[in-house]
Parts: sequence; C-alpha cells; structure tokens
Amino acid sequence: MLHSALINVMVKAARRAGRSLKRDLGEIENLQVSLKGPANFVSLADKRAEQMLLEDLTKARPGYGFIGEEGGAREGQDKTHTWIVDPLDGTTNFLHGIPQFAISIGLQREGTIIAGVIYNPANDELYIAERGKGAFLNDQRLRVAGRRQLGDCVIGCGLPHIGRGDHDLSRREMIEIQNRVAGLRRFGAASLDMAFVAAGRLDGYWERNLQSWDMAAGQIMVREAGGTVSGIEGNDDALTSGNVISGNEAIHAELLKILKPLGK
Ligand code: 2AM
Ligand code: CA
Repeated sequence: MLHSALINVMVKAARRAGRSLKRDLGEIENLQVSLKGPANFVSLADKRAEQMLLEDLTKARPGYGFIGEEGGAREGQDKTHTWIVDPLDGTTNFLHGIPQFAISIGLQREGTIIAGVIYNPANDELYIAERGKGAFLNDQRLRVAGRRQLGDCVIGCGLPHIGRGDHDLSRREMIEIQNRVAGLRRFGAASLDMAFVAAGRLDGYWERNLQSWDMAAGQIMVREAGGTVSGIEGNDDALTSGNVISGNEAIHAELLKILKPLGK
C-alpha cells in the first residue's frame, strides 16, 4: 500500500527504534536474574529509542518541534508542527518481558494531530493513521467495533500506579463499568489500548492522568477508524486534560454518562 512521504518518514523511524527495543527486550530475561535488575537497563533502552526517533524525525523534517517522554520539549523553527513521541509506551510491560508495548509518534499541526504511527516491535503490529485518509493495521483498513450495548462490550481501562492518581475513584469507576460490560481489560500501554479501539478489538477504553505522548497517535487512530475520543468531561480535549474516553459514538456516550459524574 502507498502512503504519504510523511507517513513513510514516521514508519521508518518507528521501525528503527523498534529494532532497538526488540533487541533490548531479548536482554531483559538475562537481567531479571542479575543482581542489578533490569530497571536501569530499561531506562537506557527508553532513552536510546527516543534519541533515534529524535534523530530520524528531525533529519526528515528539520524545523519541527519535538516533545518526547524522555527529553521534554524542544522548540523548532517551524512553530506550526510538533512531533509528540513516546519511545516506549508500556514501560512496565517491557520491564517484565510482556510483549505489549509500543513506540508512539503523533504529529501535531496547529493544535490538531494530523498523523499517527503506533508500532509494537514484539509482534510487528504497525498502526498508521493520517487525517482524512483512514487508519490501518499492517495495511488493513481499520474500523471501530459496531456494538452498541455495553453488555456486549469488552472495555479497556488503566489503573493508577502506586503514589499516582486517585485510587478510590479508579475503583469506583471499575465497579460501575464492570457491572455493565461483557469484559473489562487492563493491558498497560495506552497507545495500544487506543489502537485496539481503532481495530475493533476493544469496544471502548478510558483512563485518567495520561500524558499527551500516551495518546497523540492513538487519538487520530481512533478518529480515522470512525470512533470518538474526548476527555472525561466530554467537551475537553484528552490531550490537554490527560483523561480519555474512546469508542464508537454510542459506546463513547455510554461510558461518558457513567464516568463523568463519578469524577465530581
Ligand atoms: P508508560 O508505560 O510510557 O509510562 C498504563 O495504563 C499507561 O499509563 C501507559 O501508557 C503508561 O505509559 C502511562 N503512564 C502515564 N504516566 C504514567 C506514570 N507516571 N507511571 C506509569 N505509567 C504512566
Ligand atoms: Ca507512555
């Protein structure tokens, strides 16, 4: 399948960083048994991947700004375009050798995400989306699931980590959703959760306290697959509020109806 020059740049960068992460994943098992443990190693893997992405993306589009999980914000000459990059989303999974992690690259133009690539090097699943051109998984066109009753749905969520977020609120949310759905899942990589919504694997997904790089590519993936993405207030932007609800229009509305009042 032919994609734009822009998407080709993003895919090439994601694949190079992905090869590096995959090599590092192979080392994790050895490190699990060593005294030092893999945590430091993972943070190096993370930084190395971000450095590669910064190099490749900056080389291809020299003026664009760059926001990466590891390196913070870098301004470019071109004030209209910014890369929003998570070099390793699903760090905890990676650290434990669980093959559910990804490189996530979003491109923002004047406040709107116009392209996204999410790549899981462990299973070679590559998701791409470009504004107005649809979303794809390994070149297959994606469409969000069509289920309209929560009782038929498998819904993804996040769980706040130790010392983070509101654990009581998270439990109240889970109880309310769990009581109404066919299945609740927690996979641990926000970008892939949203890619799963785009692919119709998950009927919906919500999570609080995320960062823009967890969601930038995922947001356009879901929208280009015909789905809806918002913050948990309904009229807020997930990317700036850090809270996200996604699904097809009906399931998004159902989740919003349940989750919004709980946060008050
Ligand atoms: P990360 O793996 O890159 O940290 C898990 O539900 C999701 O929350 C992951 O996408 C994870 O991204 C993200 N996340 C955001 N902030 C986090 C934090 N402070 N600690 C752990 N995970 C965080
Ligand atoms: Ca992340």
